[in-house]
Amino acid sequence: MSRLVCVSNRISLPRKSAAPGGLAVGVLSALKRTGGLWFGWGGETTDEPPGDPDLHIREGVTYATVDLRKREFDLYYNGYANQVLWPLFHYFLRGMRYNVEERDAYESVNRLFAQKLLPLLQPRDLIWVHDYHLIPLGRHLREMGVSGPLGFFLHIPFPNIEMLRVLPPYAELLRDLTHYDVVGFQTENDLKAFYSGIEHLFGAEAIRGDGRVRVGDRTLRAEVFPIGVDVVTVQNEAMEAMSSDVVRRMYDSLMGRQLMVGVDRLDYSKGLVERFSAYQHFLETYPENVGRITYMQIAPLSRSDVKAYVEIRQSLEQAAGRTNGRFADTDWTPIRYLNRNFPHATLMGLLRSAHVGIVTPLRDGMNLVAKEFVAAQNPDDPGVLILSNLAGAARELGSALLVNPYDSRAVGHAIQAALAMPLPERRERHAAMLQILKRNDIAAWSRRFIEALEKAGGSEPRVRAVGKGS
Ligand code: ADQ
Repeated sequence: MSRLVCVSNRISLPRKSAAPGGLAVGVLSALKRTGGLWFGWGGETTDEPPGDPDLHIREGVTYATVDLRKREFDLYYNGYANQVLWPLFHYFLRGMRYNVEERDAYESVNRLFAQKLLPLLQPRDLIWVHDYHLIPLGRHLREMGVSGPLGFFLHIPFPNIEMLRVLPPYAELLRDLTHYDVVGFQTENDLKAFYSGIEHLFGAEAIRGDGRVRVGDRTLRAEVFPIGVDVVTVQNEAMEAMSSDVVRRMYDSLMGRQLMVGVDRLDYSKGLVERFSAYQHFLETYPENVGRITYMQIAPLSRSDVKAYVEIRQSLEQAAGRTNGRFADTDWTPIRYLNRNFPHATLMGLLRSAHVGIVTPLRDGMNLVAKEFVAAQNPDDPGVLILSNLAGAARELGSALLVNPYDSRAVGHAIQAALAMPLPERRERHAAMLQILKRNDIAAWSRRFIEALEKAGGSEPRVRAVGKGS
């Protein structure tokens, strides 16, 4: 059997506290199932040229971490990945800027990743590259002689060509994707957007009847692989966490009030400012709820070195302060706003305690919290999910209360509808969503991707020659 090699920008080593994120959840679950190697940046920056990767083996998974030079990391990660590609791919042109120095650093970190990964590769490896930080990695590996199956999965949305064209090297980005054998997206929309780019650059004839893409002598399979959650684990974690100290204390502190919960990395794409404003509309429009509902927003800090993230943090502190200042009473705070991480199980218990889960990103590749919320509920008395129709998860979770996250009034009305929803309707909506989550759980997601990658590989040795790269 081939070995699975996952590559991502950041690795989260077990027991080291790493920022939570959907990508880490997905990669780890794939590797724990199959064993294999996870290669990526270990979280340290240095002033010296990076040495050989550090290797750690835990529960059948080998973790190989590289260091990056501080300046290069800033330009590649805080700069190109998170101030060019992230805003552009999420359709936030206002947050995007471009400079060649950052683009060069992006290129050289990708080359470095390929150079450091190459000596660790074995002939029959299946290589699965994750996310927008590493789009050129496939090309570098090919140039260094890797000929076997190379897959790429994009965790975030892919922009339509009219948006992508804003990026000066958009053609290189599209060409880089053609070096993979399998390119995976979260939704049909993302796949169609990718085809729009391929058609623009290579002509409609590059897209074959079966959906494959043919460019030069390469054929790639582009497909939709919506990421899922580990439903059984989430259910068990949530049930067990209900008797934990943290969840019990939180529950007791509600004093019988209804609870609405939001859990998001602190990121402008998650629509938190708009959500706070929707909650304020809700309290204004339905004053009978004042003092009777608590909204808990958990938002761990992320990418704090990027200016837009400092700004969004300030805006949220102000918005929460405004609403609390205006509506709070001596024994009630309308918004509990927490910038911290929790163990995953505790988080699932908090989700299960909620009458309403609110997930209203302005744009999101998938959004695992929406799926975790559904999986964590008690099926006999489930909470209601309010979900942005601009999140990838809305394609599967059509039984949620779907909202446009920019329409604060409509979101306010949805909160009221969720709180008032009768039990039979809550059960019916929840059962429909749970069924979909079980069918396409996280194991099915990684299995489908790996199968596609296996099919893409022939019987020839996977590493043709070990080169040094340029
Ligand atoms: P993210 O933008 O990080 O992921 P999301 O899909 O919601 O967003 O995943 C976040 C994960 O981190 C969830 O599993 C959640 O439980 C966990 N988490 C969040 N806050 C936490 C906290 N305070 N403590 C502990 N854990 C916390 C990216 C894309 C998404 C895509 C995923 C997976 O942006 O669109 O769904 O990758 O592909």
